[in-house]
Amino acid sequence: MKYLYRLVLMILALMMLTSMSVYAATVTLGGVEVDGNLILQPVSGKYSVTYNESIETELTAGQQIVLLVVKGVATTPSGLTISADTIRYIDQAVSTDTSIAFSNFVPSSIPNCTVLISGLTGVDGPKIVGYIEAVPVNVSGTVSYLSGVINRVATITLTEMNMPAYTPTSNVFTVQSNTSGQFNIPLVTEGTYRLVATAQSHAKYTKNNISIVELDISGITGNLLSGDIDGNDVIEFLDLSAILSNYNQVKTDPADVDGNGVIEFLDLSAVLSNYNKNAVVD
Ligand SMILES: [Ca+2]
Ligand SMILES: [Ca+2]
Repeated sequence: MKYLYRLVLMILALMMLTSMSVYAATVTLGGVEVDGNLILQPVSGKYSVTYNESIETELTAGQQIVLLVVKGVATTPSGLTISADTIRYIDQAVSTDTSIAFSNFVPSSIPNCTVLISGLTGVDGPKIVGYIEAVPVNVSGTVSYLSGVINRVATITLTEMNMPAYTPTSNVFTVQSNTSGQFNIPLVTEGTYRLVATAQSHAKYTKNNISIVELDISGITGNLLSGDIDGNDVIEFLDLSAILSNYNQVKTDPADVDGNGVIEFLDLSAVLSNYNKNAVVD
């Protein structure tokens, strides 16, 4: 019974520690919370880090220390995969009696990274000394809608998916395409995203799980099905009915699928060609 009591106390203490780490002063890096740790700020695209020993025996003058910049974010080195695929920078330098400095280094590419040093006396393995935030990237592509449609643009929304529960908000980016459906979204931060494209008289297009890590993404394509006049993302009787009830009329209306100002055969054809189809999700 006494043992059980101790166990419960230990679990409670652990839970308190866990919740404290959530509410302590923190920084957020690409959706990952890193308690009290340093994010290196670049100067003209170059990074520097100085580590001052935390105990007197970690460094002696002339000690060889290795710097590693590794893709990924973790609060302990064991949370990282350190391999040829993940290392973005590696260097070696000689310490003073109390500190080691690495100046003006540029990783080969810049996703969210963890910065570590290795070679401290009495420290088993590398030690985390900071983090580098991913450089935002460009996301671009082209969505297609009804061929020959006049002056139609799409609204493209990129929303971050699968955010950790403690993260208050997802990143959301919204742009308009040009009339050819081409779009470009600048300054997108690292994460996994859902893209949704909408346009008048068309069923929306959705693409899930777009992983944005460290490089620009181009060439995204998607098809918005024509003929969804009521905007419920399925082309069916209500859409057909909207065409027929406005047939041969000159008016500005979503029933004018191709945007030529008249509701006529081309609009009817746009509905019939996708009849009973649902909005595309990739
Ligand atoms: Ca519809
Ligand atoms: Ca028309």
